[in-house]
Amino acid sequence: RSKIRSMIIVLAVAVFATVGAVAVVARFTTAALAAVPVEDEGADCAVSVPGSLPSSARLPDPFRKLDGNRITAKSDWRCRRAEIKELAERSVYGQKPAGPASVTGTVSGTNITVNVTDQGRSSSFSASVQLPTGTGPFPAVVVVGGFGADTATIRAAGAAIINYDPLAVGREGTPRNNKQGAFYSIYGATSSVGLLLAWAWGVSRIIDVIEQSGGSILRADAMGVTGCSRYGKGTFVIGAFDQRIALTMPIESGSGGAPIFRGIPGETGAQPLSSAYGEQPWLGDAFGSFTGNPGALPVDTHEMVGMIAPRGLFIMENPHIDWLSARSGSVAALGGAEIYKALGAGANITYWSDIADGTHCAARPEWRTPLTQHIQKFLLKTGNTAGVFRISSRKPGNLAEWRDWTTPTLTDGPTPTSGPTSSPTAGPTASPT
Ligand code: MCU
Repeated sequence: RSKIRSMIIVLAVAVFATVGAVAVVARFTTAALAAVPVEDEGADCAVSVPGSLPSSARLPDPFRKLDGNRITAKSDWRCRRAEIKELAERSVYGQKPAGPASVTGTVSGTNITVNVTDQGRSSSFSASVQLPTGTGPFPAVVVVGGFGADTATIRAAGAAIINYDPLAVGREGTPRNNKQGAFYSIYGATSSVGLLLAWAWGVSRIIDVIEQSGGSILRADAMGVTGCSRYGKGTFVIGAFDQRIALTMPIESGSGGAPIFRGIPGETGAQPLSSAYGEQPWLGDAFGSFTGNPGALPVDTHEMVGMIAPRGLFIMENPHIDWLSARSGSVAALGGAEIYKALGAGANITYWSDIADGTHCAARPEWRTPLTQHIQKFLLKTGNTAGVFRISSRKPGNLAEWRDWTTPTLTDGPTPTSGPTSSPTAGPTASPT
């Protein structure tokens, strides 16, 4: 009998141990999953868009949900962001397709290849890679379009460069009803998706390949993106639509990029919305009905800034060229910074238009140090420099003129910000747990 009793005890202990072990494994798995960034954290949020949305000359309240209530907790931002994403897709950029059926490819120290299959169609593209000196795996900055980015400073800071040719994914110079490139080979030449979102899709597929590569050369969890002018517009959208990107750095993006749409018509010399819509199919076809009336847009770009929050964002603008609409750009950054602040991440956004030289997409001494600091903080995780607003007195935006909402104090714990929480001089943190 006592033998049976001890057997039962042994069995019970074994069962408890197994259950315990499973629970521990499950806890670690959940923690690990939560720590690994995904392209779209709010993909499971139920978003229901009402039939009609209010028009407003001022910037929409980023904290007011589609059901009319304002969010109250930081954790509410995940699904509020999903609403903003949906509205931005419907009215501005076109729909970003969810992860394709298959993505394969290769990563080497000189090249990345990408093969995508979705909806029964396939396409491929590639990007060249330049490693920094030192031993990898390295963080990487996607340079969109090959000009205007200070690649020497990026590499000197310790990040690799991925030279991304967006035109292979979404070509310029085509009419809206015959769009071309790797995105449109799959989703169709008559897709209503604009080039900027197609370019964003291409970068997401590059990150898919880097993730699959196992991270021995490049680190998928330490990705940045930058580009100037039309590729600054692209950079802004690329960063907004993929939450795996730790650092977004649009340069002189102008109309259709970071600047608030509502500000363009009243900003002297700014590229008109009809021109940003018509020059190239950068924006989605749906934007055509808003070019004469941006007040009817259910979103504006301060909320796309909010889609990037709390991740690193360094907006560079040129106030010497009216066409680039830097005043509207500063309002987007100031408005978006209210979202960063509400999330407890006010130090993760920088806006800088205080520059001496007005040449479009020039290499600028003023941006060198902040560029290095941003790479250290968000990609290498060796720095913790606070973001700054350096708004040129040539094009000062005034957020107060553009909003009739206040910034809420959101409940919940602090949003984890990038960079070490200890001293700014601390060495690299351990790999994410
Ligand atoms: C600022 O980006 C554009 C601008 O929107 C266009 O109107 C102009 O033609 O080209 C700029 C650009 O991409 O310059 C390199």
